Amino acid sequence: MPNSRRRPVILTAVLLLAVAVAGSHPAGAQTLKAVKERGTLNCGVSQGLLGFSSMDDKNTWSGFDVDICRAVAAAIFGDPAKVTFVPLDAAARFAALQSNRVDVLSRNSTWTMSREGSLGLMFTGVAYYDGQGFLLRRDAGIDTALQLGGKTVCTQIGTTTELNLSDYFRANDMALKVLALGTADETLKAYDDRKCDVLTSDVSQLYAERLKLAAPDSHIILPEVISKEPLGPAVRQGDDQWFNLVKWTFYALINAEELGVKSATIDDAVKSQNPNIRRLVGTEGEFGEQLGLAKDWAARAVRAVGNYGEIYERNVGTQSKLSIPRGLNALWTQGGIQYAPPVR
Ligand SMILES: N[C@@H](CCC(=O)N[C@@H](CS)C(=O)NCC(=O)O)C(=O)O
Repeated sequence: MPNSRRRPVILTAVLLLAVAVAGSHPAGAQTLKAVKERGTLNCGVSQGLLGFSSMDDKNTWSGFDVDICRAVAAAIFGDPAKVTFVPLDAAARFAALQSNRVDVLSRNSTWTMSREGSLGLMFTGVAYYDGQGFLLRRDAGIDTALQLGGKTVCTQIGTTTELNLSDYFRANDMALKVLALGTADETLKAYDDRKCDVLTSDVSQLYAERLKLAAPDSHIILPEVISKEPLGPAVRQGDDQWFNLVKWTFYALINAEELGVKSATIDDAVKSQNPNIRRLVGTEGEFGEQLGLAKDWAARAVRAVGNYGEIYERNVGTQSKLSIPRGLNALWTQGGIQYAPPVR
């Protein structure tokens, strides 16, 4: 047999051998092992975005993105404190994931095709459905984005925001001047110093940044939402076990809300006869084991940070200073589009 004809046979044999050696361990299952050995989850967050990830004067991190990582840590270790937060600016975040500096990136990052296609990472779900908007001074007398032609707009380098901005102005035949800066603080300062007329970013971030201004009420967010910004946690490609673990921990939080399981009622949930609740909290089935975790992985996560709704309301919703309505982020049963596949 000529050499070229034998190659597929040899390849198949090598592949079969690889599968046999790997046994039941999923391909590339390195991350969970490394995290367990290290004793802490390295989680990439933003440098300080109220409601999403910010550090208080006692060096304690809190926020929506922070709680996703705490949920993962609780699922793994039974302890939401076993997280090391790594603040990252927009331009540095994906390299931090690629270079193993963080195990998961939970940093208001938009799931786009090019990020998965060219950066070697994968998004595990949509934690927050967002869209890009515009913030400007109330006394500018502008009430629609279509009046923004000729204005200078501040934005942050390394974000999806830059392309959406130029697309929107081009599509509406409006002149645009862009001032792109490196960090959120620099961007907000430029706006505050009137170096630009308008600040653009994901609407949730506009709510957060507005609270840092001296008179938040003097600034409005225009009604137009010019893009889809599905924000979610991202992991490296090539470790399916880890991808599943982060993905299902997040879905467990949504399923918990749907099933009415809360942090304060988790002990009742453990006694529940409802089969869906039993599977979620681990009194039935082997779902934790399938992720390389204990049976009660999801119960640990919910006990630590609450279900999705609790996380939302505490950090960015009605119980927070941001007070962002649930909108698209309400459950599918309540007029929103948050929907998790079942634990079954
Ligand atoms: N979702 C967009 C924008 C994300 C983003 O980085 N937005 C800025 C605008 S405020 C931000 O969060 N900065 C916080 C920081 O750099 O720490 C993306 O993934 O590119």
